[in-house]
Amino acid sequence: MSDSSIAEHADLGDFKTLEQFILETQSEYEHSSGSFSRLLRDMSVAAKIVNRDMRRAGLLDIYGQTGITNVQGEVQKKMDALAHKEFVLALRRGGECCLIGSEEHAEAIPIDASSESDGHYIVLMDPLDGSSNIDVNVSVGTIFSIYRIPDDVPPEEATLDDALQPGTDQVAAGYIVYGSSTMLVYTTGHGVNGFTLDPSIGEFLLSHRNLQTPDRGSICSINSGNYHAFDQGLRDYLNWLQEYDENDPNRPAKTRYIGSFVSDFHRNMLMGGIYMYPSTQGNPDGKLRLMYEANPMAFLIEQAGGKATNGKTRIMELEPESLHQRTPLFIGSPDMVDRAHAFLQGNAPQQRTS
Ligand code: FBP
Repeated sequence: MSDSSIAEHADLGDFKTLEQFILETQSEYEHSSGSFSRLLRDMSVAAKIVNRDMRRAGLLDIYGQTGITNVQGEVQKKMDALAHKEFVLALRRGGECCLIGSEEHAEAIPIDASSESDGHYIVLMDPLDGSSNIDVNVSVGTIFSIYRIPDDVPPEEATLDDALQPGTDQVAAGYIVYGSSTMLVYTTGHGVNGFTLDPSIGEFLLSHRNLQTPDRGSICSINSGNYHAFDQGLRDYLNWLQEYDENDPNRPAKTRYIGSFVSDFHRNMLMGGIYMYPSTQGNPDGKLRLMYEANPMAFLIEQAGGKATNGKTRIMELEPESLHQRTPLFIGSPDMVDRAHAFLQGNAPQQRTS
């Protein structure tokens, strides 16, 4: 983040709330009827509730597991269930959403007629990303992707097929990171902006305007514990990243892997870096879910000048087949994703520093 934008907002009074910012930028948005700003307001309300409980998790009975195995085959954490419930409740209450897809629910969740929803938005979400870190007080997040059903489709007739559209059809995407501070970062296709929650006034305030990721960085985020299950091309790329080169200030790269995609992505977007969850022999499709992890982050990183692929194809152009399908993911600074690609295709200029 440039010093000028920090200095620009030194005077607290100058901080815009999320709602003020949305209303100001609403004209940029095709369907600017206020319904999108209300939808994002609903998401931010749920985020504040989850944040409140997250900050006191050790004092509440929300650590541990629910004992339920979710559609991913993972034993659901209590915080996964809590976050899922809060976002579904807020979206139902708000009435701007007609269908929800969640990592914690096998089928798409229709907004029942009783909620008088005339909303035309579909929200796909990972209510709590980084589940393995919840009970150990390491930062986690929420990821969301927003689609819009055609105006001539009555909300009550919205189906999952209306959501199974390529990432390029997203109208908005974002995440909330519950870290040293809580931030909401989103895009509607007009740049990426970040808002920090000021708990003293309970408002998300604009703190990171028009985020851009550096073309290159020195951070590599990957679970190197799977190194022996990686393709040779990827191993070559990781070895190349670890080589010392006096002409290349970004090598050897630093390995930073929190195990929460949101947190690794956020850091890398700000500082420059690449996050990779590749296919492995055991997981030919990788681990991350296309519709509510890869697609929304791909939309964000592209808006911030970065790139996201599955190792072959741009993530945003993948034709989805199911709500919970997985995809290999290479995402981050453009030059680093291009270089990873070249190694994966076996035609990398190993010797030339980029
Ligand atoms: P969920 O926690 O939502 O299931 O997300 C997947 C995830 O936890 C990512 O946040 C993280 O980057 C990755 O899986 C960690 O996986 P692994 O432990 O296999 O490296």
